[in-house]
Amino acid sequence: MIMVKFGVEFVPKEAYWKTVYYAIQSEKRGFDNLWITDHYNNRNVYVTLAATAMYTKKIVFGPGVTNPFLVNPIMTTQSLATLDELAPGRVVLGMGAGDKTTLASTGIEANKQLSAVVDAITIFKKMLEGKSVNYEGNVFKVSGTKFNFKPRGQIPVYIGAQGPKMLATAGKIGDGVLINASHPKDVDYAVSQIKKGVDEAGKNMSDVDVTAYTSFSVHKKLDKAMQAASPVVAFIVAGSPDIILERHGLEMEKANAIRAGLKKGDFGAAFGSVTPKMIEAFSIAGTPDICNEKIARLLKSGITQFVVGSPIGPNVRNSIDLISEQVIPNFKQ
Ligand code: F42
Repeated sequence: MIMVKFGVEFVPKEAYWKTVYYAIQSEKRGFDNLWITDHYNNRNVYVTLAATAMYTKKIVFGPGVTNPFLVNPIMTTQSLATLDELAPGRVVLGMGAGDKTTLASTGIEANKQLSAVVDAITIFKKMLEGKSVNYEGNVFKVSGTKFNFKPRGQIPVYIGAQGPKMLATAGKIGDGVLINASHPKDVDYAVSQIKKGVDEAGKNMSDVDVTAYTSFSVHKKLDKAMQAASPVVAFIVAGSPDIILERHGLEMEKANAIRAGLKKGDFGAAFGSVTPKMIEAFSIAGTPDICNEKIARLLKSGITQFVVGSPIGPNVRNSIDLISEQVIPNFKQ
């Protein structure tokens, strides 16, 4: 029997207690990992995670993902070290380059993203050793930086990565990689890049928790699952470079209609232009049987954690129950 960890991603866009409620339910229903996204325009990720820590017992959790531009790496390290006191051994860091669109509206300049991610992770690991840190990276420099408390120890680092260099870097320095993709073509490509970094570092693929961070939608009725996936897929299509759309043979005319619709705020036109082929490329959507088949295919790509991400389904609560009853048992002993 193949074993894979199941993770769930929540976007903290609603009042904190709702996300915490979903987190409690996810833990009860057999999920291993919980990821909370980090964007300035949603609820704060660390307040949400702190509340989650207090109400859960075993689920492993962390920001999925934060970035070194919105939050200084020292603050990230401080937040994670403190969370690790609240929930010893249950905390992981998810770090990435940061979402370009939301960062652009903060006025923060996000240059040299690859270097910034490497610097942030280096500072993170060094500060968790509890010693005084001197480090001169391409983007971040720290000198004589030390906590007045002793962190519990190292915390696993996952890197959210899409580009070839970030994927290879994630393989090289990460304990895990969060691949933002749902289709085997994209996941296979990502795994091949991760392997380059793993080889370069002299590690084994089994040293890295290769995670498919998917857009997921499950419902007993196929059309309901597809309908719930459409808005999320519209945003993915709009934000994807043409080269990715071409990789999946998607209709550029429809993709441009989605982009124009979203730009104008005409969501009806945008979501209405999403085609079944786009849903196929950018999400795992369908009945539990269909989802099971697609997860099984991603396992063949070499993933070791499967994350159900936004929208999860037409009704989050019901979909978590459905996943717990009709999906997870197929992949666990
Ligand atoms: N972003 C968020 O802001 N919040 C989230 O909650 C979030 C979750 C998330 C989960 C999984 C995941 O995979 C990604 C997630 N993201 C989230 C998005 C993430 O933050 C990134 O935006 C996304 O992964 C895209 O970044 P990327 O990994 O493709 O890296 C970009 C920067 C890129 O262009 N990479 C290139 C590559 O080949 O990988 C390398 C670019 C490069 O080499 N840059 C040089 C350098 O030194 O950095 C020079 C650049 C210069 O400016 O000079």
